[in-house]
Amino acid sequence: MPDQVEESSSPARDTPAPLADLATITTRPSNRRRFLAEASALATFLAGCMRSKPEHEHEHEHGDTTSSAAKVAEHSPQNPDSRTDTALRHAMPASSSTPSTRGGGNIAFHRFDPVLPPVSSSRTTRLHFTAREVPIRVREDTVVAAWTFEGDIPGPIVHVRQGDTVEFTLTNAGSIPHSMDFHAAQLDPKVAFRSVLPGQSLSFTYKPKYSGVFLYHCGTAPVLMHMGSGMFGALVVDPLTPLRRAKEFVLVQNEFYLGSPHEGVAPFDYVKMLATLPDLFAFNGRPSQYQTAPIHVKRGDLVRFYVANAGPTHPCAFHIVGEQFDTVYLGAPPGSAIHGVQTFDVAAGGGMIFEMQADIPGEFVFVNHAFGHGQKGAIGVLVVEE
Ligand SMILES: [Cu+2]
Repeated sequence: MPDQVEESSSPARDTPAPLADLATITTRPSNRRRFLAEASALATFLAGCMRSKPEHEHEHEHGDTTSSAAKVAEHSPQNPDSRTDTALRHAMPASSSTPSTRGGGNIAFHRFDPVLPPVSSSRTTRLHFTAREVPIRVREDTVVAAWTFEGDIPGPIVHVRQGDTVEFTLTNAGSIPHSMDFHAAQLDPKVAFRSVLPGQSLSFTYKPKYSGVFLYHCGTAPVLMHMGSGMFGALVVDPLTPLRRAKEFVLVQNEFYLGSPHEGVAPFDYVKMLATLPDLFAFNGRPSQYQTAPIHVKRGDLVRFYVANAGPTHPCAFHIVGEQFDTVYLGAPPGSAIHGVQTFDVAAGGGMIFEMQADIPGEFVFVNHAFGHGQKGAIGVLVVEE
């Protein structure tokens, strides 16, 4: 059956497109050039908007996101293009503060569990994610106005096999448009990854062609703002012949660009995202959380880290102090393996698999060895118990 897309609100324009047609569209160079040109123009346009407005006007926009979304719906009921629909037709807020992210002073901190969940025995995985704008405590002293999948940064870790069927539905419970872009999928982004208006849903189906660890993220324009505000996660695809048994962990690196807190909640700041000098970094959404509460394995374990980098901008020079990676899979495992590696960069928007044999007991710091970034929170501890 060909991969397909459905939207709950406008069935008339959602005739499923054959996969062959979608592949033709996505690989045509002229389309790619046009997309890049449009994206560049969009970024320039938005940067100009943000910089030309005094701060009090941004404050006004924050409180008006619901009505702005309503205006999008009014002028674009079919919402045809996730990369040009939202931002060009209403003023995008320069911060992530929305009505539902306010008043987060009592939100509790929780450690994000890095353990890879088991793969399902079914060859079909049904995912129904809800896009939510919520306050999240990312450090004891920091609550952020997050845009999320399923209410957390990152979104849920998904684990499937190469060639499985992924049936995905996104429901938007937020106040502005959101969308979903799976790097494990090969689909026409203008169809499958387009924006979903508040209160609406969109479904699509795909089969991951390659094994590996893949990012997923909101692709609504400007993507920088939506990814930078927390809308990302990781999907692990096992090869058909499973890799060796190991203790498996998923680490998703991201950057935090924060504005001044209001009522205890710090919004993500779009102008700071454009300047690309982050306040904080994290593995799995909380700076330094695995220093405070390390990851534990036993001597003799094979340890496998699936490292995905949500950026939105900087790479992750992944390294473990006092250890070496026996194997790094640059692409789809079990191919693309290199051996005896000290450090390897995971690009923003990329994912790689790192393996080490835990044959020495001790406390091993895993870190983004670009130390200005490790120091800001992309750091943790792996404890190898005797
Ligand atoms: Cu979004």
